[in-house]
Amino acid sequence: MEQHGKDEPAVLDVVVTTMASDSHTWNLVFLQLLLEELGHRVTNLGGCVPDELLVAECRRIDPDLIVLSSVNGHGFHDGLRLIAALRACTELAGTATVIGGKLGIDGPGDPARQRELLAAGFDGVFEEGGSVVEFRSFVDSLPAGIGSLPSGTRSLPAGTRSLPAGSGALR
Ligand code: B12
Repeated sequence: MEQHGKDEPAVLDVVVTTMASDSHTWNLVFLQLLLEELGHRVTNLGGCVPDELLVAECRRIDPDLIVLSSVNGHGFHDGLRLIAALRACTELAGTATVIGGKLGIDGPGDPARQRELLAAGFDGVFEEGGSVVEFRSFVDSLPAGIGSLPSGTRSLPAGTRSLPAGSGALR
């Protein structure tokens, strides 16, 4: 695990990806640039990533954070399927995992949709561009190196499973 000075922000290993049905890629480029600008290391898996490949790459990389992005309208259903697969995997059961973008076809901010995604195991739900500020706060709250801890010993910092105003992150 890396050592950081008191004022030095944690450097996270982050996997940015979309899901099997979604071929949009500029959302991923945006997220990669945002996270790299914040000083984090990003592996961008690209568009239309099959479930098995996504899980296998996350197991191989053992990231501190997994960011799922979808804008084609299938994100809610794809996300429910994916989080079940990730949480069923021992090594990834405790890895911080969020989803964002345009998750349905009826616009952003459906509280029932956000609640369901959080209940299914996501640590945060960030819909549309307006959620980027909340996403940055979430990322800033994560300590580095949690991805490489043995499963069962990881725990997100107090307050990260939270619901700040305007976003779907649990508190
Ligand atoms: C370019 C584009 C395409 C290109 C994509 C090319 C490529 N290589 O990326 C092509 C032509 C392939 C395409 C295809 C389709 N598209 Co299209 N596409 C667009 C378009 C015009 C721009 C998307 C874009 O690049 N935006 C720029 C990026 C930077 O912005 P963004 O994707 O919105 O991401 C922002 C936020 O959503 C947010 N965000 C995204 N993810 C995350 C994650 C987190 C954690 C956070 C914090 C934030 C966040 O941050 C980003 C910056 O603000 C949009 C319309 C639009 N104006 O948005 C439609 C749009 C996304 N497409 C749409 C649709 C329906 C389709 C198709 C189904 C069309 C069809 N019938 O074939 C297919 C789906 C293909 C597939 N298998 O996924 C719809 C989605 C509808 C919805 N969700 O309600 C849109 C919104 C158009 C519309 N108004 O109907 N598309």
